[in-house]
Amino acid sequence: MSHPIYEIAKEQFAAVGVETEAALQALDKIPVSMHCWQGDDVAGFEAPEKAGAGNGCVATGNYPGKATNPAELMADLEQAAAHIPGPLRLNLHASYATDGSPLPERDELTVDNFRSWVDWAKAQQFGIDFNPTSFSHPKAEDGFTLSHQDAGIRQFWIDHCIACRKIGAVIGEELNNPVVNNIWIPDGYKDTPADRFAPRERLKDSLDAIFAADVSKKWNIDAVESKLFGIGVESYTVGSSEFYLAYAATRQIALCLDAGHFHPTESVADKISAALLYVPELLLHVSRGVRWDSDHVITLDDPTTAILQECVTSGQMERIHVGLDFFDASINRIAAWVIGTRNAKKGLLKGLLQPTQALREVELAGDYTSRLAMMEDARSLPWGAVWNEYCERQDTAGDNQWLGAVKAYESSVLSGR
Ligand code: RNT
Ligand code: ZN
Repeated sequence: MSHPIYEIAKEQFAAVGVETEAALQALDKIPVSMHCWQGDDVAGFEAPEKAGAGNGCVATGNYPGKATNPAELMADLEQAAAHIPGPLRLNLHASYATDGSPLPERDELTVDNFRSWVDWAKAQQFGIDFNPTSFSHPKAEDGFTLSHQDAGIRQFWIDHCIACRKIGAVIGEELNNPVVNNIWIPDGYKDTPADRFAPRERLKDSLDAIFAADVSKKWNIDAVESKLFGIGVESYTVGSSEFYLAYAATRQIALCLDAGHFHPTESVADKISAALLYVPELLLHVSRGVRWDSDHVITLDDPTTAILQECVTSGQMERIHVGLDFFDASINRIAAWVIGTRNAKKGLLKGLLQPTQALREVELAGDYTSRLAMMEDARSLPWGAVWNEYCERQDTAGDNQWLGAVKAYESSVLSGR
């Protein structure tokens, strides 16, 4: 039996031509890829001298209770997932290799080093996504990896990326669920470079060498992620937006749009339709920059909601992979996952509940008055009732119902770490 509040909401949406049941069915088919790195401030499980922030990934805060080993991270992910309705994927970084002692160097990693994660994902019925880790490593210390002037260092990172693509293909086939494999590198200069061309040329050649390796396109979907700037890399980022848009388009691989990697006045939502005319697929790193690429937990603010809405209203959802990329070490990390991932799903639901058809009709008729009026009135339609109904049907806590359990886990488990 549906909740009476939902039944009223359903009628209100029907009055503007939106079927809430269809929206809920569609939402249930869109997985959100939850990033493992929110659970331990991007530390990973390698030797301590490599662990921790570095080269552009900076988690700030020292809230107690972070995961320090695979068992803790898996348990924490399970806690978070219990409060998130609908399908999830696990987004793994290569630095979270679990199996093998000692672990091989990054250029020699194989799927055997991720066996525990694969088994865990199977048990959770999660797909897996993957990322080479080209930072927090002695060979990335001077801030350059795939575009390094030293051919030996470039080769190390090329080999690491190839190893990761092979791991992705094996995992994808094993789970019968393709892995999105995303390359992001920190390369760039703090101050004005004397040569902007050569590092980009080297990056292009390195990427070509990585993608020349024969890896199943069916089970491993390659993506590349651009960036505007990072702390310590303020003046020049080798893998800029133009660089990767052109690269992904000419190589027909997926482009990753991280919401924090553009100037704050740019609309990332607006880039989706433009890019999808030229690249086969998109990966989103849904994040929230506060003044800069700060990786705050995503809220349902206007820019974030617009990205998620555009995924579905564009009609291109099948070519878009929704991944999350935030890391806040100043609040309970499980709550951070729950808040951010629920918000990603809420944003998608809000898109599915837009009266898109009716809006397009008035737009084509040139009736922009109606378009604005209908869009604004749609904001106050009772989408929250539809969301809570979804949670209930998924046997997941509705809004204002889940925090107690997260706090209890904090007292019973996290505070003992
Ligand atoms: C860094 C990129 C990258 C990382 C993760 C950990 O600016 O956004 O995606 O955040 O790979
Ligand atoms: Zn990112």
